[in-house]
Amino acid sequence: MNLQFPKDFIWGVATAAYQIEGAYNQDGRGESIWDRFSKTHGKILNGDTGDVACDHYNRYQEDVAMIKNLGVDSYRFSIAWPRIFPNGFGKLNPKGLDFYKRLVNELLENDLIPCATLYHWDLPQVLQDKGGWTNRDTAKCFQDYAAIMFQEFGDVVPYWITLNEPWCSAQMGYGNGQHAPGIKDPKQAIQAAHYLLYAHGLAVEAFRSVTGNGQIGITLNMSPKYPASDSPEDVAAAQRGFAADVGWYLDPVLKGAYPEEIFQIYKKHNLAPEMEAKDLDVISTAIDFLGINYYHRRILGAGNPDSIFNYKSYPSVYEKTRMGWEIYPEGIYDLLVYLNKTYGDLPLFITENGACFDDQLVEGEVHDHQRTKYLQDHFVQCHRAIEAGVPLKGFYVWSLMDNFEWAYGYDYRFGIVYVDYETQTRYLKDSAKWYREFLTTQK
Ligand code: IFM
Repeated sequence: MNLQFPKDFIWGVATAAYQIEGAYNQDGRGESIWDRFSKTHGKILNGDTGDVACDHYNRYQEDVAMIKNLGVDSYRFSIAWPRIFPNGFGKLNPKGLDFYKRLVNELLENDLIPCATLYHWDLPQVLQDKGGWTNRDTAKCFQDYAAIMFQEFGDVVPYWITLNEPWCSAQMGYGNGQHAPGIKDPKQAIQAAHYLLYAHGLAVEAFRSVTGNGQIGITLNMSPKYPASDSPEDVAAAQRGFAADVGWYLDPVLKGAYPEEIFQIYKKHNLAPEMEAKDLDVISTAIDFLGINYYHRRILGAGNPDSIFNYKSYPSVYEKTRMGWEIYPEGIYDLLVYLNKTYGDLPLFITENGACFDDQLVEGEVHDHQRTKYLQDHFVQCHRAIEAGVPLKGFYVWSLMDNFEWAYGYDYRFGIVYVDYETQTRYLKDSAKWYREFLTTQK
């Protein structure tokens, strides 16, 4: 592939704490909502849990060497809040903090840029027992935890992400119950979304009060919505769909207001979140970049009496990944251009993009040509967006290695590195070898 990205473009790989660390009860780590949820019968495919995962907690040096060997610039990881504050707040666990110190040192010694996510879904269970993200106090606890992280790592970690995909935390955690804490209540989901956003804003405020040259942003999952036809009804349905699950997060952060149409629909159904006068000011505290997790698009059309938004989903047109997600690389281009036009010249990062396929390990090799092609096609579209003037600054492949894919357990593999969970041996898939080769052409 003959593409030249800007020389300062940041290439990376990404993971999240609960998905890879394991060591669930080591060194004083507290219980998280995912420990509790994954051990609840019937919640996770095959009854898998994150107890051991990739055992990264004990193998981080080997894993950092592997990241270095890929030739990337940066590693995006998340910090497990219950390792730092086993009770969510109060007494800090020095051994938990020490793990991230060792990890960050290892990255820096290998000239890898750390990019730390503060919350990738593993809320301390103690806070869930008090209502979790439906309790305003959780946002304050998050701010305190974030402030400590900025004090400890502010001078060595240049990129910070407050929350990963708050839509998933709120809608899958409290709305449809597919994720921890497994609640099915639309009202709680919308309230949780508000306090997640409020927590984000409080953390950005804390960041601004700590000295350092770092940058901070938020990562949102975004699937662009395409109308099923050119009819004004279908076009409006697609716009409504985007506003409901992407605009609901983007607009408060970047414009200081919820999308009016969606807010009115929630109000009509008695679902609008409770909030205080200054909340939206806090939520819209200026960020330095926006993180985008892009995997697929959705096609929507008008009319569905079962949806308060009155839209329905149409089947995808193109091939799908094992997740059932349509492969649509042009969607990442359309999304990037749309974001740039709508929200201005805020630097953008693809903080996740990748694909799940049914990988087979044969004699130490995984010929995952579909994943390689998926990545290549998305790189092409990102390059197109940069040429069109979009300030895209980096791209993190999801994921460095196979890991605990939430409700789908270990059977669903997203890694460019294959993990044999029996032996914890890592094998570079063909996609990883291709990525490494590609990166040599970018420097
Ligand atoms: O594995 C997840 C990740 O934790 C969040 N974004 C989507 C990925 C694939 O489902």
